[in-house]
Amino acid sequence: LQVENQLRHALRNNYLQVHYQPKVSLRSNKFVGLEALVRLEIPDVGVVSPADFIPLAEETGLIIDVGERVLRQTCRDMREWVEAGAVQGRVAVNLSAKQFLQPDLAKRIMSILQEEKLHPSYLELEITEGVVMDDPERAIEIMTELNNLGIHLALDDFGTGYSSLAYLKRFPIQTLKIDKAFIDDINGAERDRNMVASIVAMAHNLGLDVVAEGVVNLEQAATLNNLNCEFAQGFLFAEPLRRENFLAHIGTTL
Ligand code: G
Ligand code: G
Ligand code: MN
Ligand code: NA
Repeated sequence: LQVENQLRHALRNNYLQVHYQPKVSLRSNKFVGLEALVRLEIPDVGVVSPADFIPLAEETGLIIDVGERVLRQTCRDMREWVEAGAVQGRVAVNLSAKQFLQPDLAKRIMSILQEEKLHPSYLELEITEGVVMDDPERAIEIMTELNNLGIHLALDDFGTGYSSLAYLKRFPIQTLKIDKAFIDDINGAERDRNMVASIVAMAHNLGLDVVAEGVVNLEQAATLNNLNCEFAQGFLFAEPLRRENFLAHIGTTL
C-alpha cells in the first residue's frame, strides 16, 4: 500500500520521466531508431525503475494512466525530433498486458497521435509473449487493428516466455527482439550462439527484422553481425538517456 500511495503521489506530481535508448544498425553502425523506457524520478528518493513499479501499476489499474502519459510524452518528444530532422526510424513504446487488452486501445492511441501530431508510422509498440499468449486469437485481432493504422509491432523479450511457433507465424508483427539472456554469453557458449543464429534465420524467413537486446561489448556486436542480426540495443551503444541528453548522444557518438 505504501508503494501504491507513492505511485499515486508520483502521478499527481508528474514524476514520470521517459528515457530513450538508441537502436543501431550493426551493419552501418548508424542510429536507426529508439525505445522509450519510463522511470519515476522522485525528489529526495531518486530514480525508481519500472521493474519496481510497473507490476504494481498493473495490479492497481494505474498502468492505464502511466501508459497514456508515457505514450503522450514519447509522441511529443518524437514529433519535435522528427520535425527538427534529428532522428530517423521509429520510437518503440512498451505495452503491458492490461494496456494491450483495453477495449478501446487503438482509438486511444490514435487520439494521442493526433493530439501530438505524430504520424502513426513513427510509432512501434512492443509486446511480450506473455501479453499475447494469454489469448492469442484476441491478440491477433488487436495487433491487426494496430497494424492497419500503420503502427509497427515488435515481440519483446523473445525466447523467455512460452511462445508457440504456430502463433508466431500468424502474428502480424514486423520485429523480433531477442532477449538479453541469449546475448549475454553469445561468445562464450556455442549453444547460445547457435540458438541466436537459428532465431535470426527463422525471423528473416518470416520476413521480420531482428533486434538483439543487451549488447554490452564489441565482440557480441561483431558476432551478431556475422549471424546476420542487423539491429541492436545495449549499453555498448548507450543506456536509456534522459531526453535532454539523447540528441547530444546520437549526434556525437554515432
Ligand atoms: O529500462 P528498464 O530495464 O528499467 O525496464 C524494466 C522493465 O520495464 C522492462 O521490462 C521494460 O520493458 C519495462 N518498461 C519500461 N518502460 C515501460 C513502459 O513505459 N511501459 C511498460 N508497460 N513497461 C515498461
Ligand atoms: O523488457 P525490455 O526489453 O523492454 O527492457 C529493456 C530493459 O533492459 C530496460 O530496463 C533497459 O534499461 C535494460 N537494458 C538495455 N540495455 C541494456 C544492457 O546493455 N544491459 C543491461 N543489463 N540492461 C540493459
Ligand atoms: Mn522493450
Ligand atoms: Na526486451
